[in-house]
Amino acid sequence: MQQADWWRGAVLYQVYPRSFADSDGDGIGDLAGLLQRIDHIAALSVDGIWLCPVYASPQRDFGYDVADHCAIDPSFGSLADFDRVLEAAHQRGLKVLVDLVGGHTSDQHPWFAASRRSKAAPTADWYVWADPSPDGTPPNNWLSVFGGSAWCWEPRRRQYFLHHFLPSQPTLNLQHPACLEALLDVARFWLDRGVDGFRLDAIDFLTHDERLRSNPAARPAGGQVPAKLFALQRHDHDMIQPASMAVLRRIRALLDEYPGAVSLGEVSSQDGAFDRIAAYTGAPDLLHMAYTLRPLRHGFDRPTLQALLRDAIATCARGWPCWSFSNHDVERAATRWAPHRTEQGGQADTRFTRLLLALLLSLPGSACLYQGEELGLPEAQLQKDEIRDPFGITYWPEFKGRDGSRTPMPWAEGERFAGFTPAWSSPWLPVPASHRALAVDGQERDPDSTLRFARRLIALRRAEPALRQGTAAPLDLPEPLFGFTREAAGQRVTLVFNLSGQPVPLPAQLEAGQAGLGGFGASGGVLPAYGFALLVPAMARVPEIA
Ligand code: ISL
Repeated sequence: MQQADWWRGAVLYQVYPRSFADSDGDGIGDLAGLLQRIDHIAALSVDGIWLCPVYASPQRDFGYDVADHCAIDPSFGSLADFDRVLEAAHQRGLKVLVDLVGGHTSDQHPWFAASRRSKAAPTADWYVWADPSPDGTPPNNWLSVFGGSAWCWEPRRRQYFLHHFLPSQPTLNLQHPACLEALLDVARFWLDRGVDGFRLDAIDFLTHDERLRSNPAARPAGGQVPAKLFALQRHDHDMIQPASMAVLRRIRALLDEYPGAVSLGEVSSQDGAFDRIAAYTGAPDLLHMAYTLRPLRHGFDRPTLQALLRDAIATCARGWPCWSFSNHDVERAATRWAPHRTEQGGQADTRFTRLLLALLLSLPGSACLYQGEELGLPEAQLQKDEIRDPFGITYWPEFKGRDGSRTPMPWAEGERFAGFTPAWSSPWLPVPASHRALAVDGQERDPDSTLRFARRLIALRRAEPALRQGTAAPLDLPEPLFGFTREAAGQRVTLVFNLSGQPVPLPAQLEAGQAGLGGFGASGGVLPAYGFALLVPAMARVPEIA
């Protein structure tokens, strides 16, 4: 494989640093903690790390509100700590992608502090300012993803500023040339420091209709539509605008100055998400890859998976998708998709969580594995007074926010706070009891653990070109089976998933001439409940996987 192409089919391990490992006992994960635990990531044999924001920030949105793009927040450490992490990662053959939050800053950023003070400031137009409507109300009906109007009044300018997320996250005006240059300088700063690319935050929100036209009225959804719910509105003018392509082209042109550096865009869940992935990644002067959390809007049944596979194949033909089933913004897939999920969020069924891992790691494209997914962690169920996510605080109890997927990594079953933080302080979010039993140390000891399963599977994907970069084709299988093939250089791999809680015989045509590979497979021609088989022609060389 060409070095420049390392990202095609790569697996990235997503680190949410606040919850990964705390070295200094303040209850908040940090870069030194990440350094101490980096061998856990290396042992997964992933290709790289996507590190969520560690920049100086008032932490209203836990780092996605950047106050200084080129400094590390003291709660995470220092630039020297960052360099140590980068060096340790590179020594272990791991690439490092950092978050580039290009659409907005914190209101504490000096650019915004100056911009809001005066219309004469050098950065006056680096944010999106608009005069009020004649009656004094906001200039249009745009809504914030996190609730309420997307406009906030600034008395000093007697104008509103736009914020797609929190009011303390003012939207940057990337159509202003100097503002875009400043963002590119930030990107250059990190590339010069040695990072291998960026995860680009919320790229559907990078630009907006310059005339600031209101969105059309919300779809009537069988009665009254809650006027403030972003998810139920149409978004013709506030997001997904063609002008964003020019911004992305500039970012790509910069990346191309650094051999091997890549971009991973985050695409919103709005309708057409896969078409947008194709559009954002479908040309060599645009992004390398992009992911969307859209699939999580659906259930986990056979027709949905068949549609997902069709989307995957179609998107691969036009661009390059990356798969993310769990991350810091959504309920963990082990719970969200769990069969027989209950009001309490369902129990994590080891067999089912492994099936999810197998699917994530075998769909065509690249993949993001979110910290704890390799352990099969379920969503943490938190009480109202434990919630820290402003999004959850606004919408509780209909939506409990994102903290259930952001609780600390459980490292050691028997230790206080499961070894996430030295014992004298409590972590910023609790460690759920259900996670303790799934802690890393216990899974290290168990040769049959989910962690060991994940390692074997990732190692196999690395070794097997058909799995990493091969084409995909659906398989016509009887219910409740679902499957597809992957093929590269004449080598075909067959993947079969049993979506039911009962053992199912493998169809005869699959068994003939095939063998389970690397410890995965059906025994005696039967696929166990939620089982997964990975089959190769019997003549093929079967690599030894530890
Ligand atoms: O689909 C969406 C809106 O239509 C959302 O998923 C949206 O794309 C997402 O909320 C953007 O998330 C990213 O930016 C946020 C931050 O809070 C998230 O943590 C980050 O992943 C604002 O920076």
